Amino acid sequence: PRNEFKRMLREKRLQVGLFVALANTYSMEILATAGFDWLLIDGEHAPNNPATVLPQLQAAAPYPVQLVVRPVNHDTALIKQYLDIGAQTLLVPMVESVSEAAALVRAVRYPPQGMRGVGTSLARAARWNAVRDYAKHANDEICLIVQIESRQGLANLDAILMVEGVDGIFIGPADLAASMGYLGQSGHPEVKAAIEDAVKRIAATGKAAGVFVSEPKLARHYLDCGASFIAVGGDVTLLRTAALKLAASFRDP
Ligand code: 3PY
Repeated sequence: PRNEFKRMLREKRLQVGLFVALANTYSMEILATAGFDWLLIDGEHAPNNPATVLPQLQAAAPYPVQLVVRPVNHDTALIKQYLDIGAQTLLVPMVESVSEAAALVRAVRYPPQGMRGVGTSLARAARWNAVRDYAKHANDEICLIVQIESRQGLANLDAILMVEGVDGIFIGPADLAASMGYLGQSGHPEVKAAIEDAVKRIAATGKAAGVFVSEPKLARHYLDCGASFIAVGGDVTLLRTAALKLAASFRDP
């Protein structure tokens, strides 16, 4: 069971993604065929938990799209549940220190490299084929991305980049802007400069750099700075924008 997303990140092949917050299998299936390389099932800012993430992973499984799960926090027990239902790639929010990053690496790995508990659940039994095969490959195939989205996280970026087992770093502009005193202004020049600097530092170490960026020109800029995976929007905004536009176009034809 190879993790294609991990391989793409390692090879720095551009991965264009979408945040999925609707917590719904029907829209997940529609989005799985929309042409994105990866979809983030958001358990941080959306009404998701292992019981709602599981059917979304199942809904998208037949399609050639990579699924990334974002847990609400760093809880080892919750991370274990997401891995056990078959999540291969986790993007963990608000990582600010080496000790937090190292703890996350341990949480996603079986002993002796980590402390992930061993269960005989779905990930091992079904989607990853043979149980023995899963146990043998899981430590190598699970992909861990940590999210840096605060002043503190940026201050510790170079040290976090040295943590073995972190596959990539994703910058969250909205939280970063808030942390820098610019709530709601992720396009503020100081925030953009901080993101650009972070992306360059990440890329210089050979790790994958990612960022949430919904403007094509700015995305091009971050890619030129060395980013290789981007999230370009979210399902809630897409639906709302299209609905507002459609309704308005018939009110005032
Ligand atoms: C942020 O911008 O803070 C994110 O987490 C990604 O949207």
